[in-house]
Amino acid sequence: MTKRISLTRYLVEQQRVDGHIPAQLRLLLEVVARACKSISQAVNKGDLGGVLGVATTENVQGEMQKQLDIIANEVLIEANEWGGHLAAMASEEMEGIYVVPNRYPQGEYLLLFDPLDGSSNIDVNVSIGTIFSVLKMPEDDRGVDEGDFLQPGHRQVAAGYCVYGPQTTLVLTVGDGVAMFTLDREQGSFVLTRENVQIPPDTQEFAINMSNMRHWDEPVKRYVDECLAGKEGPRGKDFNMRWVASMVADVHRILTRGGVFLYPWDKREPDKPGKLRLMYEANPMGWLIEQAGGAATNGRERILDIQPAKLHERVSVILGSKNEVERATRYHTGL
Ligand code: AHM
Ligand code: MG
Repeated sequence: MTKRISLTRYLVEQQRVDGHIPAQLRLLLEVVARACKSISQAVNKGDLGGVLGVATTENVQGEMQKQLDIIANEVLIEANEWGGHLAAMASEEMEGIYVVPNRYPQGEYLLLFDPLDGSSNIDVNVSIGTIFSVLKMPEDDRGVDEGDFLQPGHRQVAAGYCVYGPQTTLVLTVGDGVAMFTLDREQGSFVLTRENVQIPPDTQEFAINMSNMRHWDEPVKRYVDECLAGKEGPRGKDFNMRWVASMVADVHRILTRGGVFLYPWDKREPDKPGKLRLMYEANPMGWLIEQAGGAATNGRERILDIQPAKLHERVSVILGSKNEVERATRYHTGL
């Protein structure tokens, strides 16, 4: 019989054998995984659970919330607030930070999440997911506040996502490569199904929302035009295109078989640096991609080196197969 390694065992071994993660971080990651299991159940029930459709509220981004956005946010908060491993949480769905109530012990970690990424796909039964990022409280800090969260992505101590698709898969890095765990519904546990995930440096597949083409900046137009020109063009090869409109699903495909994903700044809202959020979308995904041998930039600099100025900061994103990301970035910087 082949040996099955559960997420719990993987984390214990990371802690014990490799000394990569302290016990509190292991506990935190197990709790996040448990919350993802609950969200996965709610997602699977769909109409039977009465969880589809829009809520009556808007989030801090000015977007109408879906019922599942709110449910997923609550599940993550309730699961994580009492364990003693966290000081505070921040979410796409909440304007300010959520400080662990003082009836519970406070830990040294900060958790950020997009509870339900790909909201436009919820009601149409297409893959969606949860993205998370873990930071440590700065040393000698007396009380937690929003400023403590404003750390560049290279300071993350763990990051991952859970994709709710044909399978529910949790993808994780603690800085030692990328591992994937598939949810075994009968056993109720995540089982290690891929380790040391590597993205091929070259690809013939790109992901971008083409309907925004007329709003793009020149370097993005040039990059995509050259892909579209195929064999006869300057790239000398044909490209395929995929766009799920759930970042988790697009990134999962790239981690599985390579590709490049772009959500660039565009002229629709010129004052915003991009659509996606730095702290709980681009940073965790950027780190996973780098840990798998890929690259992630905002067109000019490495995503993980950006110093955030605010919690809900937006950013341009180019990530995936290294040589393609470097090419698209070169088109921006002219280097
Ligand atoms: P969300 O967090 O509100 O779901 O928005 C983020 C999503 C990403 O998952 C996806 O890549 C992008 O928005 C799709 O945007 P668009 O609908 O403009 O193609
Ligand atoms: Mg999102």
